[in-house]
Amino acid sequence: MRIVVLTGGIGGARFLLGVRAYAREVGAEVTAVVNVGDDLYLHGLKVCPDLDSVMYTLGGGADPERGWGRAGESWTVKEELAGYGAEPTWFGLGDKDIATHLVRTTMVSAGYPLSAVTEALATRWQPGVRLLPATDDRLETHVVVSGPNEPASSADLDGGQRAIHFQEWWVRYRGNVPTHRFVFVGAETAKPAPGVAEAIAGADVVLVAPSNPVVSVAPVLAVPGLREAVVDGPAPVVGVSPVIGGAPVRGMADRCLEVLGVECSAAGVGGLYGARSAGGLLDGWLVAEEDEGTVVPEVTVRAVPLRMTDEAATAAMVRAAVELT
Ligand code: FO1
Repeated sequence: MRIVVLTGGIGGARFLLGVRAYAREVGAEVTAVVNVGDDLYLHGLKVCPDLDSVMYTLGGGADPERGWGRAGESWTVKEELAGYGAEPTWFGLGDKDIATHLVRTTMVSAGYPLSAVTEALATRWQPGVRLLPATDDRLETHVVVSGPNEPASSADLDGGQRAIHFQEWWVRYRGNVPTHRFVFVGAETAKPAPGVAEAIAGADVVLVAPSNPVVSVAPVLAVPGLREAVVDGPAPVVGVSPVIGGAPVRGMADRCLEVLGVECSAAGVGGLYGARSAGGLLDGWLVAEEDEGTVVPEVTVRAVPLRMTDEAATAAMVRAAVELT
């Protein structure tokens, strides 16, 4: 069996622990197609938070509390940068993590595509799943906001609005700034990374991880051809709700959904993805027991325990998702 997972964020990384455990049970191959919209250049380094969260989590090197970055991290470089007053001070790179960004940046600067660099980095971490960036091309999530008026890292737009990088919105402002929309810069001309379309075409099932639908999954689907490969492909598509009982399991999906005017509920997110039979994405939608009775028109909905408390519980969720089709 071949499983493709569309994923991003820390919830997506933790979901993959369960996918890998399930795959080991049944002898399946897993390809993770990972969001790159969160990526940024910082102090000259190319940082790929979602690829790294997956790589460190599956490789046993992630910090368990933060969910991002390395376990047992030190922050000497961050302190030294602060000593120079180097901005941004609101985003911290740990010393161990910086080694990853140095290797990645060196390889990207030498002309290697991100997919090849990711494969090279993964030889150290042995994640046990194939990690593919959604695209090798530049695709960055920016957020159109108004105020606070600090133009240093922003592009001014009409009407006092400006676009800031997703990480500035997420980490610096925690989404607490008047927000108008999310823009996936570069999406129009991006191409799926090598192997992505082939993996989707050869999949027996495509799973949509319980990742933030607005800023983790949407940028993956915004790569031209990628959404079409999934929707027109042979494999059933099953999503797992990132919302339980009206609240996101982790992160700020509630804030992101609010910007889109979508209710923060299992039904709201399921409706946002929509039924494949009606031009949307999903054949199946796995929701939490707390959300039993959720209806998404033309989508098969099933309620199961949906808390990723450990690998076994997460693998059971994955089994339920696969068996939904
Ligand atoms: N999140 C924070 O809240 N503060 C940080 O300083 C921070 C630094 C950071 C560095 C590398 C990395 O891979 C992730 C980092 N994150 C940080 C997490 C990241 O902002 C988000 O959680 C993801 O992009 C959302 O999926």
